[in-house]
Amino acid sequence: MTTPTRRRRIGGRRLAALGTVMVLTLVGGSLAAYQVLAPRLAVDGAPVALGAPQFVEEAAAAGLTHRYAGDVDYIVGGGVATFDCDANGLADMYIAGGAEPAALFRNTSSISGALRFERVADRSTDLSAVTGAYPLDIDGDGPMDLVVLRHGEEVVLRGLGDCRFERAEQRWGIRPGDGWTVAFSATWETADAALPTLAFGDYVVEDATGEWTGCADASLLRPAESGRAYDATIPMTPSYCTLSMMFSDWSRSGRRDLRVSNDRQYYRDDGQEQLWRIEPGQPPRLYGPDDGWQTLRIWGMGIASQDVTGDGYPEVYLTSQGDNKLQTLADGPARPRYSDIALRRGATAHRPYIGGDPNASTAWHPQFEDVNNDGFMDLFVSKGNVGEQPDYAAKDPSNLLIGQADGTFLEGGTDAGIVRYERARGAALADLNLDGQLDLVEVFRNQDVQLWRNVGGGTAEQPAPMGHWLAVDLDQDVPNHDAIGAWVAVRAGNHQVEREITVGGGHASGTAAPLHFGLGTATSAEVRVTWPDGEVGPWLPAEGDRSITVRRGASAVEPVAR
Ligand SMILES: [Ca+2]
Ligand SMILES: [Ca+2]
Ligand SMILES: [Ca+2]
Ligand SMILES: [Ca+2]
Repeated sequence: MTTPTRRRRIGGRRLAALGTVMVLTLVGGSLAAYQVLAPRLAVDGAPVALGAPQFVEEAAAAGLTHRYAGDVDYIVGGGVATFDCDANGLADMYIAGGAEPAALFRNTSSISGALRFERVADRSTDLSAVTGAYPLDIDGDGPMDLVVLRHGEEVVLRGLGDCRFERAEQRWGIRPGDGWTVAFSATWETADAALPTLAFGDYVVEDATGEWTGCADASLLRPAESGRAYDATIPMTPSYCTLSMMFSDWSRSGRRDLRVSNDRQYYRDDGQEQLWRIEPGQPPRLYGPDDGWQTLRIWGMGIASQDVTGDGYPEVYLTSQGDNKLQTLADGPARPRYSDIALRRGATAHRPYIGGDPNASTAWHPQFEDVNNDGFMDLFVSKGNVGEQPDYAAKDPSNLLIGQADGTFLEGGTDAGIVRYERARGAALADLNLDGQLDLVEVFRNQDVQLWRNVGGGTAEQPAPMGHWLAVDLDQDVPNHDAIGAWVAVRAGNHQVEREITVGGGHASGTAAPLHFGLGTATSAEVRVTWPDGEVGPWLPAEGDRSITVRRGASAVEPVAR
């Protein structure tokens, strides 16, 4: 590691300590939240990174009683889909159950209050063998639809509104595979495509006795000529036991390629991480050495993507066993050659940070979000032993890596109060009570789901915001009315964050919610959307601490009524 990097990291630690002092001050007297936090601007006017927010666990109190259960058939998976199924603005949840039925929960929290959920029992959603789920409005009719991944046939549910669903495989001409599916992603390949292109990733192949014999092919489903249904499934050969997939415009070319993270690669000699070039009208093509792609073999479990270096191109975080990867483009957007900056950025998260277990970690669901609203992107990584693997940590708490002003990350899991030693799997960070602070739901293998309310610098009784924020929803003409594939930039002063709207990644868990941006001390910001077809909208002013909708072509943002 170079000396300048070390110096920057020390600076980061000092700033984090400053944030911690402020949080402690707040706990003692939270009424003066903004007054205490107001002097957060450094002398030169740049925003300053804060410490971890406080999370209060309230799954049982909230009525969110559920677990992902099962034997070796459910060692992977355990996902949660977070999305609004009754159009009241509050994000509801569909949680995998493994050997037990999956469960849909309606969010009945009061705005800015304690979290509350009600189980919605329904034959269409109480499915067995569910490993995970991703929300997506496939038919563009408004209600979110749900792609349900299973150890067995996938199920595609069409949303009917009011958190009701119907089976839709036949309606949309989807012939589900019957493999062990844990990975999913979707994109609209062209602006006029009537349906999104879907990608499913399968894990190991089992023989009749249940013995694992190799890796199953992933599949690509494209809309048929008619536009109303899907064509025959395209097998993606070779596949290497996929656990996560994500369409992302890594080169900002307007084309979304498919990143694939693979676990049991030793089943094939040429096993490795993958990136498929997905050109409209062309068969999927694997990037190889001639394209600059370099072989990487990890125990791939999950994918997250975010431009953390600020050059406009997304970095890719890949979870694994041992050190996790933070990949950045080595030669710019010309070719997909990546170098790993996880060590330099303090994001390897390779062993437990508390609990004393010296063994290496097992990481699953990564998600970039700004949990303390200071304007610097943070990174959550769920952790937990596969089962009883003795070479890996048994006590392996999930990470909450807090983003620093210099681009590095510092562990904040202990400060945040989210340390648990059970085996975590899927998760979601989303604002479940619409107070502008991102809450956390975490699914565990054979343990109860945990639900944490983010109370910022305050307490359960008296939450205290740590910074201002903005939640951004997009709207354009159907079919892709949520503008999947768009990039949203938010700037306040000289500080800018840009995020891509994606469907996929994580570990078996997908969230459809407004994009969240922390603003730090800024009370307003400007928003600019690069729409999925590449058209760049104007910078539009927006007041902070609210949810807004940016409609394509509009000359002003619209506040979302609550
Ligand atoms: Ca709702
Ligand atoms: Ca729909
Ligand atoms: Ca942050
Ligand atoms: Ca919240």
